[in-house]
Amino acid sequence: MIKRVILDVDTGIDDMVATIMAAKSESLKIEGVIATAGNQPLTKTMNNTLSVCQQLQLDVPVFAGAAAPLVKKPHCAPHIHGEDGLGGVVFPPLEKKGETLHGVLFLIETIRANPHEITVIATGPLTDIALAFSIAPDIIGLIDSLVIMGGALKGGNVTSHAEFNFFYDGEAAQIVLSSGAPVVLVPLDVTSRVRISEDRLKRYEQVENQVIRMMCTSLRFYQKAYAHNGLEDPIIHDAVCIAYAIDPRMFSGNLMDVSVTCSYDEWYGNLKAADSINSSVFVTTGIDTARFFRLFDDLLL
Ligand SMILES: [Ca+2]
Repeated sequence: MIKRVILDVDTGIDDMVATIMAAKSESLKIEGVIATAGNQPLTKTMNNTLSVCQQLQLDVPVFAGAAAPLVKKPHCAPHIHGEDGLGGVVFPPLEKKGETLHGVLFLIETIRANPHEITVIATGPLTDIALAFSIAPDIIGLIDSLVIMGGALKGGNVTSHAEFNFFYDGEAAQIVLSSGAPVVLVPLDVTSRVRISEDRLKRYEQVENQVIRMMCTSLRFYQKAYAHNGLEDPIIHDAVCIAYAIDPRMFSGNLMDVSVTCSYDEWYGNLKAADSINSSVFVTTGIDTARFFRLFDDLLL
């Protein structure tokens, strides 16, 4: 069965990899893409999203979402994704145009018009989803599922207690996770198991394909940025959510009661989680990495 999806992204190198995967999958039909502020300010994430879709010849509408977190000041990540957010890839002139409708309204309208049909895959901060749930709480019961990259059961990648997306907008994350919506959470602990090794990157660099070449240019930058920051092989966090939407059987996990700390101290953006069979939030805790890369290679090579 083909799954109808809306992507909410802050493109971002790993968002780009996720979008490529989603576009190449015959199991997913992308209804639209919303760009939100996160890795970079909205103007850049919007341009990056449009450029990636244009490069993929992906004929889907692209919408601008939220320009800033609900409460906090924005906090971008140029040290990991580059000043342009995509590690310096040079795109052809941008011809694809964004829609005039706001991304949050697109989300609400599409879910209302297609009850229990739409899976939302959110790989940036959750500001748009929180706004949509606040404006139109009826869609919480109409969404088929909401797959989120965010949070960390242990540690973090922005502070020692918080993952980037939840740190960027902790209030939005808390609103979404406590909404009762059917959420699948893919935290840092799971995405961190999906890394692009040097051997693998070299192999992808041999592929004669414009889109794959664009991906490799970004991943090379990403690899250097990781090394520069003293980190191991780069992680394609957001692509892991696409894999969940395509083949959830490669994951393990549990229903958990979850909350996100929103106090303005060193714990801001921290994910707290405890097993609970009554929760609407399924937290993935494991992934069959070999199976992930079989899917990845099948789609891309
Ligand atoms: Ca992202």
